[in-house]
Amino acid sequence: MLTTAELSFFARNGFLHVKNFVDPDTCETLVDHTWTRFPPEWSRHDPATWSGDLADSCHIADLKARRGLMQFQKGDLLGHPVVDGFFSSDGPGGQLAKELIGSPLSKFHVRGLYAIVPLPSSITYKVGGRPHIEAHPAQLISLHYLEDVVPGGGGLHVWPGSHREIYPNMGSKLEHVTTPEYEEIFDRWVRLQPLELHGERGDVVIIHHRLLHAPSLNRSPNIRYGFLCDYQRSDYTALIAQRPSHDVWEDWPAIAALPVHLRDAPSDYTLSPLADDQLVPASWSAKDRLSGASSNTGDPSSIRKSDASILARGRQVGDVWIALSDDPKTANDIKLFPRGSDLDAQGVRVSVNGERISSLCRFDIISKLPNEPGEYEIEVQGVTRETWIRVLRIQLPFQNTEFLLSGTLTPGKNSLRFSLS
Ligand SMILES: O=C(O)CCC(=O)C(=O)O
Repeated sequence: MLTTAELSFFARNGFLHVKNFVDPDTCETLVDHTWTRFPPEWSRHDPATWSGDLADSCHIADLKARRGLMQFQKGDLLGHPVVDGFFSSDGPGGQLAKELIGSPLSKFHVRGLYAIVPLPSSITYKVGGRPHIEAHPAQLISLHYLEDVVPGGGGLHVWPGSHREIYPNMGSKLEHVTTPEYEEIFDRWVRLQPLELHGERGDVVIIHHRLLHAPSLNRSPNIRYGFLCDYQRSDYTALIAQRPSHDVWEDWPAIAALPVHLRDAPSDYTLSPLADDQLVPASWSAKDRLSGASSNTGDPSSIRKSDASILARGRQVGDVWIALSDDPKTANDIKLFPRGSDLDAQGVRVSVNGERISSLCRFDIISKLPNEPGEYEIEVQGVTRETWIRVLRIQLPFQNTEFLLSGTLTPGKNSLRFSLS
């Protein structure tokens, strides 16, 4: 399906816009499906109803706070015949991904129905959107437009060429492991004006996993309907544990096979600097994220989501983290996702070897410990209800993260020990 020119465009720019890829019936089915997830009081033909405090799969927030973006994940999308038929690794979506990567694929990963609801121009923001690369492993991210996306109508923002600088400077080929070099690269790219990829119903925008990208605001009269899924090689779990080399295409045989002058030519785009009022907030810049983690506001679910995203991107191999929560779901969780309540406000105090630790997030108590061999004594005071404690040492893949300690705390004072070798 793909020509040498298209493969070469992807190599240079980190994305490919394939027009008219998804058939109209599939698009229509998924737009209808999106409407099963919107609030029942919303009417498809009455934009005046598109407002309120809204729950998606991630959090509860009003449209302004979520910049119009609603992410409806999993649920009845998993095993949905239209989703599996078209987008699975064996379907046309997977065929396209396979042509770009050049290897057999593992099972595709359904991200979900991503809608961007229009916001009136009276709603403005002091800062730009949130440029990022994913916190989870993937090689290709495919965003399918299910209706036309006019300019200014919520098309994906991309920073063409950023993939070639970011990929070699991450601490893992696929997991989100930052390095000082990555932080410097991130801070530099987010100061540039991104390219907005508008398009038509059935188009797919496929991006390299290390291409900096962001959702954009929708100022059109129409909802931006999208379906998002990820693809990766069948052996991607082995790649996770490896560090990238300087060769961006080391695991992409189809791109690696291109003539060097086609593969390594510079990006087609020159991005201009962003105006100061469009810059992302300093607290979102890579190195400051962890220290800014607990400063978020909004519904508790929004604060949890935002803090979780920062913590997920703050993990380093070998780091030791302590996490306390009153949500039992955390007991065996290798993620640093704050699911419980504001333990600090409830008077829970944690000290490690006599030193009080403070939480990096609002809910639960989650903090990084010094990574030095020795004996550690943890003292927890002020527990008023059943609370779960974990001490984790981050490993690659992240799902192999090691539990150095786990247990249940009881009301009152608790003392625990663990040793680090
Ligand atoms: O829906 C969009 O336009 C962007 C989604 C995105 O950036 C993401 O989830 O990684």
